[in-house]
Parts: sequence; structure tokens; C-alpha cells
Amino acid sequence: MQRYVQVYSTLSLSYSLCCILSNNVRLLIKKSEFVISAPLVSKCPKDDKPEYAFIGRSNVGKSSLINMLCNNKKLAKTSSTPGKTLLINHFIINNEWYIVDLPGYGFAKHSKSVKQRLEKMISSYILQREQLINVFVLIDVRHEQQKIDREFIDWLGESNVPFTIVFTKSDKLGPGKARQNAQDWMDKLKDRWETLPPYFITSSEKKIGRDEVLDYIDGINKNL
Ligand SMILES: Nc1nc2c(ncn2[C@@H]2O[C@H](COP(=O)(O)OP(=O)(O)OP(=O)(O)O)[C@@H](O)[C@H]2O)c(=O)[nH]1
Ligand SMILES: [Mg+2]
Repeated sequence: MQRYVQVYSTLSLSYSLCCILSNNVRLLIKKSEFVISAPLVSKCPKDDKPEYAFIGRSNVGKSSLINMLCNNKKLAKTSSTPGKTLLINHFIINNEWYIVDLPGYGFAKHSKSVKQRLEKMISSYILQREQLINVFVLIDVRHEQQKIDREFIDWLGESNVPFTIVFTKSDKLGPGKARQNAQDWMDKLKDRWETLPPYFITSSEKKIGRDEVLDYIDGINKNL
């Protein structure tokens, strides 16, 4: 499966994700089912259906966002204790495409060996999985830009991996403040990024941003 073209230079990173055409048609999720939790990229599903991965720091709300998108609270395991998701979890949507729930990065309380294992698992999955169409990088909208998130997205750019930023937990701020924080966060990318990746502001609690994220995926799926 061909990846979208993402252009960057050594001096600055620039984002150009081709063929994203949102056509305002709501993506109907008729069916969402858990398929497999894999410890290694080699154990992931063998078919070639397109997949969309969700990643971000521990506790940022990845599993909750997936459940909100699928309108299925029991699909991905959520927890107020960080470090819950430790494997590569595939969910099949409408028997057509996958959502992938990845472990969080940068959880301080994991042992060094667990951290190393997770880092290796995440980077191998992202770099080797040919079916991976887009990575959604989740950022808690309440917080300033953290070094670990920044390093991760710069690495995605350097590795030519298409991605989108998803700000989470916007219900914890007013809509105006959430928008402002998101804009400030994106503006900080301009020191290295020539053009910025797309972003969405969401709340799993209040179901904010659901249509926008699903339309975005739908737009890509229709152009594959
Ligand atoms: N208020 C609010 N809380 C949220 C939202 N999304 C997630 N949470 C809470 O944040 C905590 C972590 O959510 P998870 O979805 O388990 O986070 P995760 O990123 O999957 O965490 P790990 O798998 O441990 O890396 C839970 O207590 C959720 O209820 C949101 O949009 N609003
Ligand atoms: Mg999780």
C-alpha cells in the first residue's frame, strides 16, 4: 500500500499530506470489533486493510478517544492509571479498516526495560507496518508543548510518516481557551516545520471532534 507523500528537507520539516479531501459525508461506524493484541509488529493482522494508529503520552486519552469515535465504551480498555495499554491493539471497523491503539510513550513509572521494549515495539510498528496510513498523535490540550511529544513528531517527520495532531480533553478547558492553547501549541512547531500538520480539538467526555476525525479518515479511505 502506498503511503501519502510527505515532503521535508534537512533544514526544516514541512507537511504535505496529499489526497485528503473531506467531502462532508459522515463516516458511519456500523461495526467495531477487537481483533488482536500483538506484542510485535510481526504478530499484527496479516491482511492489507488500511489502518490508523493512535498514539501519545500515557493517560492522554487514546483508548477513550477510540471508544468515543466508535461509540463503544467497552472497545478499548481505559484507565485513570497511566500505562494501561502495553500492546499493539487492532480493532476492525465495518470489516474494512483498522483502528490501532498503541501504548503511551514516556511513562516515568515503567522500568527501563519496559520502556525500551515499548519504544522498540512502537518504532518498529510505525516504520515497518505498510498498511499504516496515518498516525494520530494525541496531545492533552491543557499542557504546554512537552519535549517528548515534540521529539516524537519531529521523528515522524524525519521518518516520512504521515500524521495528524489530536488535542484531547478539551472539556477540561472552555472552548475558547482550548482553541487558543491548540493554536499556541501548533505555532511552536514553526521553528522547524515549514507547513504544519492538520489538527483537531476533541473531548471524549463530551464527544467533541468526533465527526471531524471520522470525516478525515473517510476522506483518506475514499482516496486510497
Ligand atoms: N475529562 C476527560 N477525561 C478524559 C478524556 N479522555 C480520557 N479521559 C480520562 O483520562 C484517563 C486516561 O484515559 P485513557 O483513554 O485510558 O488514556 P490512554 O492514553 O489510553 O492511557 P494509556 O493506555 O495508559 O497510555 C481516564 O481516566 C479517562 O477517563 C476526555 O476527553 N475528557
Ligand atoms: Mg490506553
